[in-house]
Order: sequence, then C-alpha cells, then structure tokens
Amino acid sequence: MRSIKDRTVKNPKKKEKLVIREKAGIKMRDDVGANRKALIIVDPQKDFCEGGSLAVPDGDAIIEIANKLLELKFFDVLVITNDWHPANHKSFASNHKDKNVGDIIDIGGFQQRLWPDHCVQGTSGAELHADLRVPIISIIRKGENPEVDSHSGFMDNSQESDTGLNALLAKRNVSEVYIMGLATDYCVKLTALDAVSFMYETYVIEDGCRGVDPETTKQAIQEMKDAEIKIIQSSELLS
Ligand code: VGL
Ligand code: ZN
Repeated sequence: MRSIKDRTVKNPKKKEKLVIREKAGIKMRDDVGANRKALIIVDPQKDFCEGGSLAVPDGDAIIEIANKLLELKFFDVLVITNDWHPANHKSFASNHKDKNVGDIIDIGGFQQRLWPDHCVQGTSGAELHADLRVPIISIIRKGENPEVDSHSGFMDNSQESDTGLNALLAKRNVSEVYIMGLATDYCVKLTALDAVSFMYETYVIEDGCRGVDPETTKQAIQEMKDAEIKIIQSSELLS
C-alpha cells in the first residue's frame, strides 16, 4: 500500500486525517485499483421529510429521484445511510438543561447545532420514507454513540470512529461515489467531504438533495466545489 506521506495532499489538515486513517489500517480508494460506482442515499428517513420532527423543506422531493436512480444499471453498489440515535443523544436540545433547538455547543471539539429529537432508534420517524423503493441494499447506521454526532456517513464528527462505509466500498472495489439525500448542508456535505478524504472520486447530485436552510445550503455547495467535489444533476445520469 502506497503511504500517505508519498501522496500530494494540498490541505495539511486533510493529510493529518489521512495519516490517522492509514495507521488504523483503513484502506484508501486508490489502493483498491478498480472502477466501480456507488450510489449513496443519505438519510431518506421519515423524520427528515414532511411531517417529521426535523423536516427538511421539500425533503420528500428527493424520493422520486432516488427511486429512478436506484433502477439504473450504472451503479454497481447501492448504499443508504440512516441517522440512528439513542434517545439520550447529545445532539438533541431536549438532553441539555437550558438549551434550545438551534443553539450551538461544543461536543467533542465539534461545533454542534442542537436539534429536535429525531431518528430515534426503533421509532417510526427513523424509518425510511414509505415511498422509497428499496432494493437489496446496504444500510449504514450512524449517530449511535450518544456522546458524539455523526453527520458524515463515514466517520463521526470527532473523526474517531468509523461507520464501516469505507470498508464496505473498498471491499466492493468502488472508486466513484454519487451522493444524494438529506440534508445538503449537514449530512450530505460531511459525507461528501469525507468521501474526498478517502480518495473517492466524488459527485453530489444537487437536485437529489434538499437543505435545512437556504444560506447554509448555498455555502455547502460552494464548500463542496472547493473540495473538488463535482456537483451534477440527476438528469445527467438519467438521460
Ligand atoms: C442531519 C441534522 C441532524 C442530516 C442529521 O441528515 O443532515 N441533520 N441529524
Ligand atoms: Zn441526527
């Protein structure tokens, strides 16, 4: 395996992360040597859709696009991530005295925004949207540790524990990932940024995502572009 030290990684912070991953024995995409494509649908769960406890504006609109993309032969590997929190999760405002939804606190060195209770393990809000046509697929759960949140489908916010998504993709020789889902400005963004860190060629399907807030969504798209993530539309894959 080629060492991280020999790679050209412009961002020193990213390089630091990669060295940690290398020490942990986590394989990087370009050591895998194949060219398969994965579709990753981030958190298409009831709580993020209409009527849910953390409904993302127009969140339901992504389901139709997901259903179309799930039928494409283009993808070799299909993955859905699920936000899957215990009821005592620290990202819930209800688990802090004198804190409200929207307040920002430090959790494990990460500036964490506090949310309403959502995607609590085993509740109906944590279920997949009822209209999603789910074929045989891998489901990656995240956010199970009550002490730290995990916006990314790959790693928790303190970059300490790994969900198993990278190993799953590496095992299936994936080199390109196509990401869509909820929400653009949180879990989609962090999943895409981690995908780049893990050296996947990363695409975000913009019209297959919806954001919590228009301003942070705009910023998220820019941040992803700056990280060399390719922003595409579903029509480019469906036509
Ligand atoms: C998400 C806030 C809290 C997301 C998850 O899926 O983007 N956002 N938990
Ligand atoms: Zn969450």
